[in-house]
Amino acid sequence: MQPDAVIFDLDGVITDTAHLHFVAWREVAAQTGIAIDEQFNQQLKGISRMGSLERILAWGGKTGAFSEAEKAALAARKNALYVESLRTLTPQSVLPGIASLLASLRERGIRIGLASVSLNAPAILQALGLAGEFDFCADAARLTHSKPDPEIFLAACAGLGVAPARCIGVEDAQAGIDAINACGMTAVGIGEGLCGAPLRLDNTAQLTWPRLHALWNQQRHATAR
Ligand code: B16
Ligand code: MG
Repeated sequence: MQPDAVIFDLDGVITDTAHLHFVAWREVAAQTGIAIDEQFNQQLKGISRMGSLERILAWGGKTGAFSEAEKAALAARKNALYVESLRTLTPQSVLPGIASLLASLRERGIRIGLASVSLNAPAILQALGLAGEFDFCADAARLTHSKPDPEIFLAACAGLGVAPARCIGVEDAQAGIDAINACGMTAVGIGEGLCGAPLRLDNTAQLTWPRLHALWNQQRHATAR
């Protein structure tokens, strides 16, 4: 028994762009008189660009201090800095274990999808040399609801032509795990402090096909009982 598809988050699962997001947000936040640190940045994992800006403004006690046009300008400034920093990405930036897992899934005919809320996901996959490895990438620009809403994972399942109940989703953010669970997929969490995933691993080096296969069979067995 095997899943029909595995759907991956990007930042924190395929590559680690969290630090690049942080450096860009730190600069823009500082320009508005708000200081953020790496610990605060944890709260921005898997959160959309405008959602991240709102959290930063709330953290600095500046909710409502900027007009919609000013907020759009701040987000655009952050994105320009972030896109510039993406030049540092190479195929060596793919997290450990991911390339061999993608090859194992491909060998077994398991479909591979992407569910990232980043509008920069296509450029990132290109820089990592992985653009051809995904059967379907959900388009973040078409989203009306960000994670933890299941919309992006449902869009990925629809694009792959698979039923959510026949898929595994891999995420490093709590909002992402909640989104996976909300659409009836089987969740795998990467990193500390995540709840609600039947399998949680410390890092992607542990994310192997034998582990996913064992999880799948264990879940089917549990539902059959
Ligand atoms: P962008 P994921 C998310 O990627 C990041 O975790 C989050 O920090 C970022 O704000 C969001 O993408 C939007 O990114 O500004 O490039 O559109 O984890 O969903 O792959
Ligand atoms: Mg992520």
